[in-house]
Amino acid sequence: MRPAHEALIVIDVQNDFCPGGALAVAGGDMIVPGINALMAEFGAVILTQDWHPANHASFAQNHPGAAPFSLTEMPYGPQVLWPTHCVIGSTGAAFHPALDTARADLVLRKGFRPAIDSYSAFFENDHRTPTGLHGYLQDRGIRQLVLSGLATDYCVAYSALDAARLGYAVEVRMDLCRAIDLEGSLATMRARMTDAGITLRD
Ligand code: VGL
Ligand code: ZN
Repeated sequence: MRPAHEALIVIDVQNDFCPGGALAVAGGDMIVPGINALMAEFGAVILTQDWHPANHASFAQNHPGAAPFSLTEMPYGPQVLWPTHCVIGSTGAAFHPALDTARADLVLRKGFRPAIDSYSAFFENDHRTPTGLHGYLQDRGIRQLVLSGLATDYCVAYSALDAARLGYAVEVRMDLCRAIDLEGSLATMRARMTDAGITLRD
């Protein structure tokens, strides 16, 4: 068992990010057994869930003429327009059925505000609006984080970068993550995480 100041954060292991899902990540389902096993080592386990209303601004279908995976400019900065995914209450938004969700202390939903996306588990994409996770972890005395889940180069990486910026010691279990890899995003985010002092465990 690891010390009480360490937590495992499992990012967005949901049907829509697994093969057959609306925004499928190659091999997304393959990480589930390893994550379930890793949960047993931790006294604190947090799951995040991407959770969007149907009119969400990150969906290409809500921007007439825009193609999925194209880039747009939002008031808070550049934003990839995604295929419609993880719609509130849908099967696609549910956790992968094999994920051991019973083990979670907290399920944190993010991306529920129509006008703003939230890749990170800590801040929405304006990098200012908090999700409340930092306060929760501070209240529990947690200072060290291990991250796993989907997708490496979006929600995992942005969560890891925010966590490092907030002063947590961060390790990303790259072997328990899978990437979307859009136009070199995996290499870009690997470099940004390394530069931020995050340990990448392959
Ligand atoms: C994610 C794109 C859009 C993720 C969520 O979980 O990495 N990526 N929404
Ligand atoms: Zn999303």
